[in-house]
Amino acid sequence: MSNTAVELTRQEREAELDLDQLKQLVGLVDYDEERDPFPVTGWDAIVFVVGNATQTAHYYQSAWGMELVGYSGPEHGNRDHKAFVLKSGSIRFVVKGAVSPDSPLIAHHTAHGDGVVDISLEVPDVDKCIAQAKAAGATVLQEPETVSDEHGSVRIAAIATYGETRHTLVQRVNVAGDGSVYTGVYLPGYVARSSAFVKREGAPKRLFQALDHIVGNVELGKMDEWVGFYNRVMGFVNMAEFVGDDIATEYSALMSKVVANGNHRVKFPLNEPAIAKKKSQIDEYLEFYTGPGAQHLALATNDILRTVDELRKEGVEFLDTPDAYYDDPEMRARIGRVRVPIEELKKRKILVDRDEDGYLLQIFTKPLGDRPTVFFEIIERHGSLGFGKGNFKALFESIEREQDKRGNL
Ligand code: TYF
Ligand code: FE
Repeated sequence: MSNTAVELTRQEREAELDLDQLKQLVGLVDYDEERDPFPVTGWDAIVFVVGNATQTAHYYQSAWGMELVGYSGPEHGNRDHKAFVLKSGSIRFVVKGAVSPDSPLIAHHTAHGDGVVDISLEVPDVDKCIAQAKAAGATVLQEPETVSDEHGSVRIAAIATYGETRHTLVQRVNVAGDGSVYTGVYLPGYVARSSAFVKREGAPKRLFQALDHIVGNVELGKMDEWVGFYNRVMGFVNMAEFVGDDIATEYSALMSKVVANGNHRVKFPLNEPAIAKKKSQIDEYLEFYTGPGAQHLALATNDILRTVDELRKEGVEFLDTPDAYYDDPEMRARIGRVRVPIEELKKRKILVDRDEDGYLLQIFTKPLGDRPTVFFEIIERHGSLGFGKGNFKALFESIEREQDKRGNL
C-alpha cells in the first residue's frame, strides 16, 4: 500500500497556512490516495441559507473577523437571491438570502430557519466521484456540468446527504484537460467584492484558520445508515471516537460516530438522539430544524484565547462552564500541563481534554440564529485527534441548562 503524504490544498496555500501548522490545526494523516474511489481535495465552501444575507454577511465580518471577497445578486443579473462569499484562513462561507418572492430559498428558510444547505467539497475529478456515487446508490441532485467565465472553468455536480443538505462537488483544476486552474473569486456568476471592514485597522482579524469538522444530526436509529452512506458512497473511514449507548443513557442523550476522508481533512461526526430523562438536544434540533441537518461547525484556531476574547468583545455568546469543572483535582491530574495556566481557560470557560495523542482546547457558542439549531465550536488542537470526549459530560450538562431556559421538559 502506497502512502500519499498530505500536501496543502490551493485554498490553504492561498491562506498562507504552513503544512506543519495545518497538520496540528486539524489533525491530518497520510493515506493511499490511489485506491480512493472518491478522492476529496478538501472543503470547498459552506453554504448557508439565511433570512437576511446582507446582515449576516455584516455579522461575519464585524463579529467573526471574516473578509468579504465575493458577491452575486440582482446588480449582476442574479434576480433570485443575494450571496456573499466570506473567508477566514482557508475557510469559505457563502451566505444566501432570497430577493425574489419566488426564490426557492424561501421554502428552505421557512422550513429550517438559518442553516447549512450545502457542505461543498473540492474534488480532483467530479466525474469519477459521481460514477462512484451512482454505483453505490447515492442520489445525484445535479449531473456533472462545466461552467465557465472569463476566469476559466469549473466542473460541478451535487449529491444528497442527510435531510435537505447536499454535497456539491467542485473541480477547479484541469477541467479543460490542460492543467489550468479556475481563478475567479468563487464560481462563475460571482464578482469580486470587498467592504469597508478591510479598511478598518486590524481587519479582517482571521480569528480562525481552517475548518476542522462539521457535525450532522440525523433521526433516531439512522446514525449507522449515514455512517454506511459515507463509507460506501464516499469511501470515508470510521474514526475511533464515538459515543455509544453506555455513555448515551448515562448523561448525553445522544449517540455519535465519526467518519473522515482518507487524509482526515474532512471529518463528519454524526449524531442521533438517545432516550434519556429529558428531551435529547438532538431531538430539540430535529424539531426546530424540521429534520436532519448540520448541527455545528468546528473552526480551528492556533490561539483560542485571543479568538474567544475578540469574539466576546463583539458580543458573541458562549456556553457557560461551571468553576467546579476547573477546580476538580481529578480533571487537573488528567489534563496535566497545557500551554497556558488552567486559570486562563477558567476565566474564558474554555474546555480542555487530553487523550493518548495529546490535548485539545474547545468552546461552543450558543445557537447562532433564532432557532436552537446550528452553532459553532472553536477548537485548538495540540496532538489530540479526538473531539473532546472527556468534556462530553460538562458540555452536555451545559447544553441542557440552555435547553431548560428554553422550556425543555
Ligand atoms: O463534535 C463533537 O463530537 C464534539 C462534541 O451536540 C459534541 O464537538 C457532540 C455533540 C454535540 C455537541 C458537541
Ligand atoms: Fe465538535
